[in-house]
Amino acid sequence: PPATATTPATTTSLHTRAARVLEANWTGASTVPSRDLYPHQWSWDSAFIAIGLRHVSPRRAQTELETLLAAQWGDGRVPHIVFNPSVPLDAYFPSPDFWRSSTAGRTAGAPRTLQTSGIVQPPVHALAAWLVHRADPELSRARGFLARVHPRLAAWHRYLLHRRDLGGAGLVSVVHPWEQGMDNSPCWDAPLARITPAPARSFRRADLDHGAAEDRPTDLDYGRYVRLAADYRDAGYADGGGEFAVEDPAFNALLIASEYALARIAEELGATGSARRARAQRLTATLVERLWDAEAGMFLCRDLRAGGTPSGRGASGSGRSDSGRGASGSGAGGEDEPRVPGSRLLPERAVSGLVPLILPGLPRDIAAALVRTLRGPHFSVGDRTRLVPSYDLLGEAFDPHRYWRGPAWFNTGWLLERGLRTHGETAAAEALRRAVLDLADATDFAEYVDPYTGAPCGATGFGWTAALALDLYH
Ligand code: 9YW
Repeated sequence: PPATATTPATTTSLHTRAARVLEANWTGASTVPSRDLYPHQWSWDSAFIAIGLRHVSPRRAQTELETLLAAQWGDGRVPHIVFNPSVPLDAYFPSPDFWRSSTAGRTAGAPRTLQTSGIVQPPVHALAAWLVHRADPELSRARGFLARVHPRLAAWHRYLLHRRDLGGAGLVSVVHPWEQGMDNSPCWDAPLARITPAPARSFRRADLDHGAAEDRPTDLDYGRYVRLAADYRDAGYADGGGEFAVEDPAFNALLIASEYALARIAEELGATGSARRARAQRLTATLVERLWDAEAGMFLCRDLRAGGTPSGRGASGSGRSDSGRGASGSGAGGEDEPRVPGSRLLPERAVSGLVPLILPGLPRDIAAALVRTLRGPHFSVGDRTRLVPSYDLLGEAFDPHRYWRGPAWFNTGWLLERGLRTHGETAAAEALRRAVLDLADATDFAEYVDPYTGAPCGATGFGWTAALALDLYH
């Protein structure tokens, strides 16, 4: 097997070094993913960071989530970035003057004073809030932590289940690759190919000041990201009519995992969690019906715009925003064919299609097939790779260094460790736990690594890498 990175000889414990990264990235109210590359607050990063931070300071972990949720929009969406006003505008692109949340997002209820983006990221937050509570229930109760975050988390899930059920079957759609969190995954190549890119001279990327171009998305990708985001903004961040709409397995699995967590949070607050738990179970069944591909042995993404874009609200797949189908679960039976004409499963095998392993209610045969796929030639975990590659090792688009087109990331490693444990695969979970710890340690908490060699890529001192290593250390 190819060589893997080795742990440096050092006397300082992993706990101490990971805690130092989180300290260095702490801004006073939240934690940046990376001081240079990502100098603001990112939504799903904050959830993962809180999960690790709870072992260092439960108080700070609570604040991390509270700060993010304070930027929630009136319609319930939690923005993918909350901008730090003291960071210069040119430090990150797209900056607040691109998103113009407080004006363009007014109808959707964007905050008046805080500047945010207008898209979202995977809903890991209720799961994080529950884990943070568990780290120090006394402090949590004394501060009324769960009582304060619960209504916001419930509104967040309501937004996703009502406004983002663009396929009409109960699952949530992402309307931009950045929403799913795996920006340049080959899953997006086909749906993005239909998008006319914004001209390269119309924007200036800031990421290339800090990251190697060959480790990052291409300029053409960026042109399309910018076009999609600008169109969404120009539509007042209203949902339903955009040219990109995909049902993604990881995004939906994280929502379901967070629904279970919300049920526990409600119970801790003296209410009942049974309706939520039942919905999580129903959504799990819908996920299987809509996105499982038996031949691939994993979940795939469903492209809702393969047959074109609805011309406006009221066209297929849109205009359902207030019907409550998803929230009531009445549409979650998947009883018919997909309701959006021309929707299709995308054939790319990406790590996102393995993430549903975190769901406890997955049918046994499906969980077993996912474990086989994880070990099989496309991901080769425990054989040719230690941490899970972000994309099919045998896929044509595979690139061991380019961001989400092959490298292994620590957040997906953490999720799959949890998934393996949930389904009784203790030895495989333990091996993945060791891989996360060893590679995080050996790479100075890299953003992502070459899946074969473990060589660091992207930034070091990365927030969720340090946090999730801390979590698995404990
Ligand atoms: C960007 C902050 C974010 C992550 C995403 C990751 C990357 C931002 O960084 O996107 O500008 O490309 O893809 O998952 O939240 O760490």
